[in-house]
Amino acid sequence: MMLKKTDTRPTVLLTGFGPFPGVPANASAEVVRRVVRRARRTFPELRFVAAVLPTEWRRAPRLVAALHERYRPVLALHFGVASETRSIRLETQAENVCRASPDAAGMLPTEASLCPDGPAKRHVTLDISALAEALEAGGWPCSISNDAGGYLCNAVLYKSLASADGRCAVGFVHIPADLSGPPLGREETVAAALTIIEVALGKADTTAAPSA
Ligand code: PCA
Repeated sequence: MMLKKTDTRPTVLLTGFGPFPGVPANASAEVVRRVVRRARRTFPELRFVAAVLPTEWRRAPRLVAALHERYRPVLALHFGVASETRSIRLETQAENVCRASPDAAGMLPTEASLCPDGPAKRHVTLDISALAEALEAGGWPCSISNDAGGYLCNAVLYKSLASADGRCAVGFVHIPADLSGPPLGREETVAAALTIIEVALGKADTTAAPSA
């Protein structure tokens, strides 16, 4: 029997979302698939795991917790669309609330909060200013938001931060629902996402350093 070699590289978890009411094709799923392909070539020293989360109250937070449990990533970066944004929107926090909006399965959240005993807010552990600076330097429109929206993106960020419990860097990026551009087409969004990964991992400094 062939023994499977264990992959000991640090893991980066990337997620997008599937469709939900009003968004029959979710651009974040395709962006994440493309980002993962590019990231595997750009950072061969890291293992990239990608998942497209169902936009469902019952399933998405549970799946995120399971992904943390299984892969113990060093970085978890989540992507979702926001129809009202025209920029790369970096979220700074998640709130312990559920907006009463139906999900992709037609279900409403069963509670008003995500976790009855949890803190009111959980804060993103990435250096948001550094990310915004890098995006601006790359010429990509970017914004910083302290309101992840109360729907599934907020829920996934909250759950991811809870699951990481400070052991792993966690971030959430909202992208425009329509990536037919300008200002942001799909390619620009993929390139911006790779920059976010690079900065989040502290790779910007590493690659800029002269090789020994
Ligand atoms: N956007 C939604 C959920 C899935 C997605 O892509 C949100 O902003 O909550």
